[in-house]
Amino acid sequence: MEQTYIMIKPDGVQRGLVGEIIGRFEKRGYQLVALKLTTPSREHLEKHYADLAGKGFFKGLINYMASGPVVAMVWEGKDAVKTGRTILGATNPLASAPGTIRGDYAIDVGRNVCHGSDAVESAQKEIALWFPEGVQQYSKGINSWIYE
Ligand code: RTP
Repeated sequence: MEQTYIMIKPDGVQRGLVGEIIGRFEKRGYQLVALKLTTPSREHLEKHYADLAGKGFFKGLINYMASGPVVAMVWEGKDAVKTGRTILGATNPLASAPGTIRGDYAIDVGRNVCHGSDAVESAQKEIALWFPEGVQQYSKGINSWIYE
């Protein structure tokens, strides 16, 4: 089963959207295998966003992400990376479809409420960065009412 790293950014936490965002993944059928509320250090965020270090918005992005607690999560299930991004919506909320998290709750790209891994390989790296202690396993396995 595929795993993806999903994060509720400081704006999403401060706006009280934690339950709403978790609920969308749960109701879709994905399984929560790791969760923590944490205020990340700038060094940690610079590692997470290393690919964007050359971008003009990098400093503002790090300031925003270090401004308060985030909810770091790992969700597991079929095609979790791609479907996770679909649930979040497009990076720029103005381009996000209604019914997606960003399409329902955000306007500005610099306050887009959530993050989701963009590929299986980056998901693995992000999960290792945010959860070096590892993730949970469920003893009962896959739910036959979710998967054929
Ligand atoms: P994310 O990692 O948050 O899911 O976003 P993404 O892959 O869809 O987008 P990426 O290009 O990796 O950008 C990461 C985050 O940087 C902020 N951003 N600001 N001001 C700007 O022009 C700008 N562009 C990107 C967003 O918060 C974006 O989610």
